[in-house]
Amino acid sequence: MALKLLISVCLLSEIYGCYTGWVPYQGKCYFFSHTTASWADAGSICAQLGSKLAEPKSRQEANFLKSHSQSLDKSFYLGISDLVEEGIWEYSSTHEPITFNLFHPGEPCCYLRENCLIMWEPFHGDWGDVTCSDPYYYVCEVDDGGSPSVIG
Ligand SMILES: [Ca+2]
Repeated sequence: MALKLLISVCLLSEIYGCYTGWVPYQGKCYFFSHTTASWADAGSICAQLGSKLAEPKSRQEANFLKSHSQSLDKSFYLGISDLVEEGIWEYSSTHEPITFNLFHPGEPCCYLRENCLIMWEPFHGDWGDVTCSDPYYYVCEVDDGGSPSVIG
């Protein structure tokens, strides 16, 4: 699956600082996956694409991702979890705690059973937590201009 992604990215040309198939927004490029993976595997696939699971740093950015996820009618993992310390939701790449959230009322739930953050389609893209080993779609991000480095 990862290889298939790499090959498809290799064949794409770069437009406006983002590869085709990557969505530009305010200095970043986002890839909304077409396949599903566990949260950990999703992070690995993003890394193989020279990117990381998306880490929205503002409510505006989070709302953009939510809106785009809604247009695709799917649930997407983000790079936020409370895996390190239960109840402390942090960005995966920096371990900084989030300063805002789009959690749906009643979320997050389930304590140690659900530790990975998702834009949940049944909640219209609001955030919820799910079991990290369950496969879902995911969003990768890379800084605009730092195009994904791919093999091939
Ligand atoms: Ca938890």
